Amino acid sequence: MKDILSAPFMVEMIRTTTNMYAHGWDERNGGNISMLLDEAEVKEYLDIDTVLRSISTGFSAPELEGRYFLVTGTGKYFKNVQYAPDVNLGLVRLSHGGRTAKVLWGFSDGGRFTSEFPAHMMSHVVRLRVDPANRVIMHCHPTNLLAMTYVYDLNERAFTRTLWQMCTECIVVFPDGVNVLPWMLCGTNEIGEATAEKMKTSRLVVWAQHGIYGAGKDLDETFGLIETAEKAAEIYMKIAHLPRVNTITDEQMHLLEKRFDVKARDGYLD
Ligand code: 2HA
Ligand code: ZN
Repeated sequence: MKDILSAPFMVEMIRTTTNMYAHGWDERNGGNISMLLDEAEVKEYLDIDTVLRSISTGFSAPELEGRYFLVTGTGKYFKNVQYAPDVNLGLVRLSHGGRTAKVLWGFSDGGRFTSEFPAHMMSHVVRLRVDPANRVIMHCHPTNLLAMTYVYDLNERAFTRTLWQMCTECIVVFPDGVNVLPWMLCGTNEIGEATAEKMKTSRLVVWAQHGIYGAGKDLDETFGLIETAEKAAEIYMKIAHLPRVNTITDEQMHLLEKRFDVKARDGYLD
């Protein structure tokens, strides 16, 4: 059996949580990540028949029966993952139609997965239907996106268009735009269901006055997606109080669509 700390999925998870902390997106215990793993890759590092303990999830997700996830722990700090991965992360397999998570590795101080586990698992279900290659759901508290939700209209078309206008690459990186949820109580099945519903039409879901969810095929792509939206929000927050002399026009957006072979969300460009 190979050392799980040397597994590419583990190395990437440690690098990503460390990097996100360094970006200031995951203060204290802020943020959480879940990454779907193939049984074949897990088997290289763990005896999958050895279950350390079972945890009830409080929701059902039959589509994820038997699937494996590497996930961050509740109350754990991203900044500490690199120093104690086995305490701050866990590897689980879902059973009983998603109602139980069997811990195969990690959460070694008796901890459990993130309080946002429902939002993560429900979002995985939805994104896998849209794109079978989806593997990652990522949540964090990027400063400027969060700031923007205090001063900007939460209308999804308006929010998206403004982000697209802030950097040329935005429409290429997230042509589906961003969806936005109003403030809701976090850590509940309700916000999980609402997030998953929003994930049907976009890989980015802003939680007003809280943070953002991103989905993607790997950690790099998902990080890059959030990074690009956050960069756009940063530029918006720098210019919002100044007169706008120039912008990226809808005509120019259409040129970007053609050049990069992407299709902007229906009805979002004039
Ligand atoms: O606990 O970010 O939304 C970490 C969070 C909750
Ligand atoms: Zn949060």
